[in-house]
Amino acid sequence: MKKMILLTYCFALFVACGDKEVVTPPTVSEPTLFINDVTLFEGNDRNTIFPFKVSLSKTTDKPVTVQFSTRDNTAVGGVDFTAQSGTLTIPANATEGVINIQILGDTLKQIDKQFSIVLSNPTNVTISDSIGIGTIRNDDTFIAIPNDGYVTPETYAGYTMLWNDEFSGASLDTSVWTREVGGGGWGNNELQFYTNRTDNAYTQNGNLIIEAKQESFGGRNYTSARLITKNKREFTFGRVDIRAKLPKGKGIWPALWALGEKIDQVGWPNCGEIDIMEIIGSQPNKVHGTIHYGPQGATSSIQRTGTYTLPTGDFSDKYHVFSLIWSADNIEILVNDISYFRTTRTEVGAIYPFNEPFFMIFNIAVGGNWPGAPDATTVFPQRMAVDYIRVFRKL
Ligand SMILES: [Ca+2]
Ligand SMILES: [Ca+2]
Repeated sequence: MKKMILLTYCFALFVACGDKEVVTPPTVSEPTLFINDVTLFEGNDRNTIFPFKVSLSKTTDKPVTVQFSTRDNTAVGGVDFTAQSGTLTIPANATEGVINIQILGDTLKQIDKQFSIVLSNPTNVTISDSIGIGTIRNDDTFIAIPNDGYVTPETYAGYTMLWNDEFSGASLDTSVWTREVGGGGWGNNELQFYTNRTDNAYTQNGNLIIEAKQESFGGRNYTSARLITKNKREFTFGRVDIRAKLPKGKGIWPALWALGEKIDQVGWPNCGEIDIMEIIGSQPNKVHGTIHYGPQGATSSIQRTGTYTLPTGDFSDKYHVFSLIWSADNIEILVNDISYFRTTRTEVGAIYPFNEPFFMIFNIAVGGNWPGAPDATTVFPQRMAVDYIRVFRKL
């Protein structure tokens, strides 16, 4: 038995030695090549680059080339990063090269996602590690918005669509909307600075998102956005439906409203104002529909108003549809097709600016005379999501 084991051992040794003699090692002078992994935060735009370092074990007097291509994993090319393939060349006597992959950042909270770079077909080098893993780390808190809530039809008997924005584009449609820029309170002692930045107003998943943030900017402590359709989309009479999910919290003041286009000629309040939706965030279940008109001073108006309080929940829980039904000498404001404010020219009186063209304004104000300032209970950022605005004209 012992003899057998010894024989087997010798035989194995012989085979091993024989193998070693037969196999010619790969060109001993060739360096080996490996690729690093990259783990970085995603960023919120297209400015994040993942640099995959490709390194040689030693220098060589020949240029080294290797082909590479990206491979989807939980991160998908065209969605999370720009898919790429090509040839990397490391010049003679250099020891590394870099493959830069563009990350398609967004502001949506997602899991950390991975993709790979795969190396192949090397020349003048042997690959020792052919796969670099890219890990895109989440840097967002924004959660995709469930689409539940009230919905209105896309057509009405007796009406035709005059204009609409479903916010399904990759960015805000600037042929419809202008970002108004500035601070100063707009006569209400508001605390925000309205920026033209795409992180204060952007489209996402078929929604317009207006985002109010707590940050120092433009000499103020909050930023937000105020979008207007002035000189781009104006209308007189018809039906307006705006489907939106609203922000809340002390000091938060979202509004979906309209001003008379004559504001530059006659001033406010003479131009007229129709507030289809206003809430103050400390009472997030109570919507206000209001008209303002003149003549009054620069900071006050005559107003007529109605309110509607949701029986359960608040306007931040899910979508609601805020509507205006407007005809000559008549204004009616609704929420979820419930009419809660109606007025007529007879009630308003002789000075009646509401038979003229108006333009739309969407904004979130922070602070101001009506809501007061935010306090420790106010959570930032706050967002208003608008699924659509549809303006119908009567046939
Ligand atoms: Ca991000
Ligand atoms: Ca939409």
